[in-house]
Amino acid sequence: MRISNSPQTRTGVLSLGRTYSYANSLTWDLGDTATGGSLTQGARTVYVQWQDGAGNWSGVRSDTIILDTTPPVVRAPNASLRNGNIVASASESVPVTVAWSASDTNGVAGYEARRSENGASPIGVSLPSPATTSITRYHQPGLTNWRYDVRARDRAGNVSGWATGSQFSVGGYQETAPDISYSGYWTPGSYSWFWGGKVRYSGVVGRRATLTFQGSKVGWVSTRGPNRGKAEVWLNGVRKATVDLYAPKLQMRRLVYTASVDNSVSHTLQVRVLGTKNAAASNTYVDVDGFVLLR
Ligand SMILES: [Ca+2]
Ligand SMILES: [Ca+2]
Repeated sequence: MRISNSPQTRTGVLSLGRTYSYANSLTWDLGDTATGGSLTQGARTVYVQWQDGAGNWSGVRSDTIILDTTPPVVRAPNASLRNGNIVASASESVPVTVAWSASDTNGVAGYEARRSENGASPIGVSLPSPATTSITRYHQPGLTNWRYDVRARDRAGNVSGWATGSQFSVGGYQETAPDISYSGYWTPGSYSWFWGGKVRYSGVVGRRATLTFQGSKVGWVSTRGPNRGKAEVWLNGVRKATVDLYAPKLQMRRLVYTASVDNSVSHTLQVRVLGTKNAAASNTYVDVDGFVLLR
């Protein structure tokens, strides 16, 4: 039998091919230049013909395969706060969503993630499935710096280098923190399922709670429920959102508003009680359970 990377024949025989004893399979080099090969990426064709005992050559048959020796291009993982995530009650820790992506001409087969604490050697982070492109992990507020790295593998098994995310730490402000100023009276509320066991709430139009902070991401922690009303959220004096806190069933410790900001300067995030509500809601209450931050 004779194999070639080139379809070229002379008198019916693959002229650039190599001759082998008959076999059902053998290892073949697409990059062998003597047989017309190269490392050109993409769809590649291999040509084969067979010889009988009398020396007659068969016609040429071929098959194609994708040659891919180029690893995926992976983008660094990005840590953020996501609306709807729930702050943990007991440890007071904060849900941080880390997301990433990669591209490859022939498709990405999967990812590996690892995490470093205060610059120490990274340890592996298990992913729910190889194709996972975001995870949510709980991190305690404090001085610890976290960093996530990701690498990607393509369908041919080529693995990219590690793409390194930015370091971040997590901040948490309970409703009594000195970084929050209130206008008008906000009623203290106490219940074990609140974040840290307590909130401040008001249903009166014009009542405001203002957090002054510096970081890259900020989130407002509040309560949704049958008797919760509507509030506006203002960032640096600009109205960003109207949040309707009504829900048919009580939802504690929710991130109900999140934003990304420039971490090189100080910002204000202000909650303004509107005194209005969803038609289905029984009251206009708005809770400040706290605020969270990525620095
Ligand atoms: Ca590839
Ligand atoms: Ca609280």
